[in-house]
Amino acid sequence: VLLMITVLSGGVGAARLLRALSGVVPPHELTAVINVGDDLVMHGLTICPDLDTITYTLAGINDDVRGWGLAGESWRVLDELRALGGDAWFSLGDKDLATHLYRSQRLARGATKSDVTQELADRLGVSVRLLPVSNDPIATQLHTASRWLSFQEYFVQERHSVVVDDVRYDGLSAARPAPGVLDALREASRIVIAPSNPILSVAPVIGVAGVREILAARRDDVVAISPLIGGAALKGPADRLLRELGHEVSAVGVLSCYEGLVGRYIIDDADASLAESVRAQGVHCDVTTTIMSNPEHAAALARAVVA
Ligand code: FO1
Repeated sequence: VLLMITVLSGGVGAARLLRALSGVVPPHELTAVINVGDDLVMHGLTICPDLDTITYTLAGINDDVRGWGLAGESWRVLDELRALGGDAWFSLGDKDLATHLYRSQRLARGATKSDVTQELADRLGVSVRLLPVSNDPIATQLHTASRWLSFQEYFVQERHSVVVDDVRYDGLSAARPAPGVLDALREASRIVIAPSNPILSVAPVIGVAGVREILAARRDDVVAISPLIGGAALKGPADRLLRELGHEVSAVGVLSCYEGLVGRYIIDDADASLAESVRAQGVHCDVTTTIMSNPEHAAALARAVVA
């Protein structure tokens, strides 16, 4: 029997979950619907960090310590660019640049992000179906002090260490779902919300026309995994952002971002004391190790997701 699992995905946390899931179910039964709100144009190149992080991770060629980019990377082009006085705050590796050159050229010739994602996945031997949530531009923007920053200005240039008082998603309300996205959600036997940042990664996926409605209608088949462990993000600014934007900084606070959309919630052992409060909201709650730092733990989490 085909299981068909569709995973709403950000970057690193989603990539690790998808890798673990592809060890417990056949990869061709998995579809990732991937955030594009982090995408940027730099040096004239279109860069899609979440699509690339997931593609590289599933192809087994990612840098697992850094989380993003390719293993065995070199930085000769970036060093030269810096020496020329060019913008070098966003680290593009020599090998990674080939992806951005390839994508940008294909887009310039009329291909869509969906097309390019499929081509790269095919060439790198990835059989999980990878779908950008939309081929229309979506740009997550964060307001800090007195100005709006693009996602990567906030995340990389400011090292996500500035106080944020507002977030907006340019283009989201007009963005149409990419081909296959709504069908992948309607036809899946299970929909998974990856342990990704609810505000920066998942919100701009759920906000694409039609996605929220399907989750709400299929809520009993939707399982979310908390990205917080003992109230803290493993990596990245999820905990800070929740606080700064007025949410409770806990697995329960994350769940409140998905109100009415989730039937089952998986939280970490460190948050076991929150299980009753999750259940009180009418949501099933499983408590397990959610840290995917070693293959055994990742596989156990993947089994809990498909159970
Ligand atoms: N993250 C960084 O912290 N610093 C970087 O210089 C950087 C470069 C980079 C280049 C390509 C790519 O696909 C990702 C890159 N990332 C970098 C990661 C990325 O910006 C963020 O981790 C994600 O967007 C968050 O989901």
